[in-house]
Amino acid sequence: TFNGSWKIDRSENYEKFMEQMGINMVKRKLAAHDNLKIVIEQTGDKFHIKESSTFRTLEIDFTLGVTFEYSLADGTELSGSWNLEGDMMKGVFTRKDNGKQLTTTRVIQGDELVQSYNYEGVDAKRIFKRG
Ligand code: MYR
Repeated sequence: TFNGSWKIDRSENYEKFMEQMGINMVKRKLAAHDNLKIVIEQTGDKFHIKESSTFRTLEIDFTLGVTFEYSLADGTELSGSWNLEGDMMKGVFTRKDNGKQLTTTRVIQGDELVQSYNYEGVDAKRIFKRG
């Protein structure tokens, strides 16, 4: 289960990923230490997410397979949906500004939540621990 409170522990290749996303250096430096925390509450196919970081606090509701809108901390708008494939959450989102796709997955590995990202050929991971 993804339910619970997750705090960022470490990231892999996130800097390169953000660069590919077109995020400038100053914002990348800040984002590298964003203290991201997500609280996930899943009820059936509905999710309620509380996201907090040094940038902002927001709450998101979505249903598996149903398209919703999500804005990144820098204002970039995405539209897409999450699906569950076995034990893995798979998200496919499209940037509204350029139509390009961002894909992401969430999986529990041991006592960690691993979120992977792909954008235009660049992969990154952010790894969370309960807390
Ligand atoms: C959620 O489930 O937490 C809300 C929806 C997330 C949508 C997609 C997440 C992509 C985040 C990419 C971050 C990249 C920053 C450059």
